[in-house]
Order: sequence, then structure tokens, then C-alpha cells
Amino acid sequence: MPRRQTHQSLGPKILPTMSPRTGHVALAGAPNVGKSTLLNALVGQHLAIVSAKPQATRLPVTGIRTEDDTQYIFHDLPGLLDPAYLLQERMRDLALETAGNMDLVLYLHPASEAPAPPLEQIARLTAPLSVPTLTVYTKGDLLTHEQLAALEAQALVVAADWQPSLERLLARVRSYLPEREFVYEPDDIGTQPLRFFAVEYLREAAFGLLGDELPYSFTAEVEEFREAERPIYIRATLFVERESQKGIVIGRGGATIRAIGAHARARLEDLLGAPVYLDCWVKALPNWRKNAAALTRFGFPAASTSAPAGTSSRSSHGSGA
Ligand SMILES: Nc1nc2c(ncn2[C@@H]2O[C@H](COP(=O)(O)OP(=O)(O)OP(=O)(O)O)[C@@H](O)[C@H]2O)c(=O)[nH]1
Ligand SMILES: [Mg+2]
Repeated sequence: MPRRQTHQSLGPKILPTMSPRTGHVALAGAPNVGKSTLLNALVGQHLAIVSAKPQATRLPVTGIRTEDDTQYIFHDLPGLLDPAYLLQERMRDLALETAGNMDLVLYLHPASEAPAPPLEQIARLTAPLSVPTLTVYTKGDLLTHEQLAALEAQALVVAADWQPSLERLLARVRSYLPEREFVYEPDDIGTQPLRFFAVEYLREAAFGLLGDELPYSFTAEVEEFREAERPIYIRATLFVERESQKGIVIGRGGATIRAIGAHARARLEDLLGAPVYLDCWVKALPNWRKNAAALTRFGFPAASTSAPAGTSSRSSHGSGA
């Protein structure tokens, strides 16, 4: 579980004396609207991967912000879309299941495309969500001053690096949170295992380094994680869908796979506050995005089960780099 590495705080850490507020808040919306960027800005750490390409987030990412007497537990969701294959179906199911369990859903929409259509339309829901929903316009920095003033008169508008807009958002969000004791320690910033972030940061590197289509065929799995060692030792397999894609991931003389590993390693070192040695291998797993067993193994359970992802082991690696 990631914790804040430095002693810099986002605000004074006063332990609650009475009536603390704690609640779960989803960041929902179409792909690429800035959900993950906003989560990272609210938590003060690059937890969720970000890409200029849509559908970077495949699994909800939890980020915690504790400030004074309030604990905000944010959940960055996969972008809502019309699924074209099984991975997208499971992403959507997970997003909607998570949204249904929240105290508040923030419906994010780019400010330049205001007004936002109803969330039910974006999410193709037959009935409205039974959870309170607040529309938040993102990427406010891309508006002209006049456009911004007009939109701000009617709605919440944020930009990830405008601190005052985040403070305004937090104040609104706080009013929806129930009076409840904190669930996590004030220094906790995430809940997911470090292996999860290793996979995410490898995928972020793939989005940045592997062209337009290949990142969608790409995933990773951590085979070994020796956290007690220094550097921390991590061995990961990078999966693509076809043998012909392996060479692209490896790159000339191994340059691309080294760059993917370097990106993920830097992010992990920042999160863990310790040196990391990341050993990456590449393997083809044909059509894993459409394969139910492969998806369950990679952490995308079928909607009807709440069982944790299987981690079936394999006997050998494909060609490494
Ligand atoms: N100018 C500007 N760009 C932003 C802002 N927030 C996000 N972006 C950019 O928008 C793109 C998408 O951001 P993400 O945070 O990955 O969007 P997302 O909604 O999580 O996308 P998916 O995970 O694919 O659904 C990236 O290129 C971000 O840098 C913002 O406040 N201002
Ligand atoms: Mg995202």
C-alpha cells in the first residue's frame, strides 16, 4: 500500500477530534477527459497512469487525500465507452460497479466541450445512477478568459495544475461526505499492491513509446517482487498479442524495452522511495484481450464474481531482451 514518502503534507495533519468526514468519490466520464490526471493532482502523487491516447486506465485506481478532519477516498475509473471486445466489457463493468458503491460520483467532462451530455448517455445506462453525481468540467486552462468566466458562473471548472480550482472542488466534495471515522492512516495515499503499480507504469511507458495501436495489445505481469532487497528486485513479463509485435517492444538492440523499463523504474522509485531493479521480458499471448481466462488472470474479473484475480504461473519465458 503506497504511503507518502516525504514529510511534506498536503495540509495540516490534525487528527480529528469530532465528526470526521470520510467518503468514497469516483472520477467518472468518457475516456481521455482527464480523470487520472485529476486523481494525481488531488493526491499529490503520480499514482494513476496518464496518456494523451484514450483508454489508458483499465482498472480503477484508488487515491487517498487526508486533510484536517476529512478523508477523501478517490477512485479513478476506466473511461466509459461502448465495449467492442471482452476487455472493454470488463473495464466498463468494473467502472459501473465501483460507481454504484460511492458516496459521490464526479462526472468529468472537458470544459471545451460544455455542456456535458447526461452521464447516462455517456455511460449508456438505461436508468440514472442511484448515487449523487456532480458534473465537473476539466482542462479549464484550454478555455479563453471569457469562456471560462461564462462556464464558471454555472458549474465547477478545474485544471489539474490550478490549485485554487482543486480547493474549490474539494470544498464541494466535502459537503457530500458522510460523518464517519477515517478508514485509512492519514499518510496513506493508495490501497493497491506495489505489483499493481509496476504493471501500470509499464503500461504507461507502452502508451508513451509504442505508437498508436500497440499499447492496446500490451499488458504486463509481475513474476517476482523481492521487496526486502536493495535495490528492490522486480521481474516482469511484458505481453503482446502477436509474435510479430515482440520485436517492436524489444526495439533495435533492445533500446525500446530498456526505455520502457527505465520509465517504469523511475516512477516506482518515486512511489517507493527506494532504488528498484526492473528486469523485463517479452512474450506473446495471442488475443489475450478477448480471452476470459487471460483477463481474469490479469486482474479483470468477470462481473458476476468478486473473486480476486488468479495468478496462474507459467513454466517458461519467451525470448527476453
Ligand atoms: N491542458 C490540460 N490537459 C489535461 C488536463 N488534465 C488532463 N489533461 C491531458 O488530457 C489527456 C488525458 O488525460 P488522462 O488523465 O489520462 O485522462 P483519463 O480521463 O484518465 O483517460 P482514460 O484513462 O483513457 O479514460 C492527457 O494528455 C493529459 O495530459 C488539464 O487540466 N489541462
Ligand atoms: Mg485514466
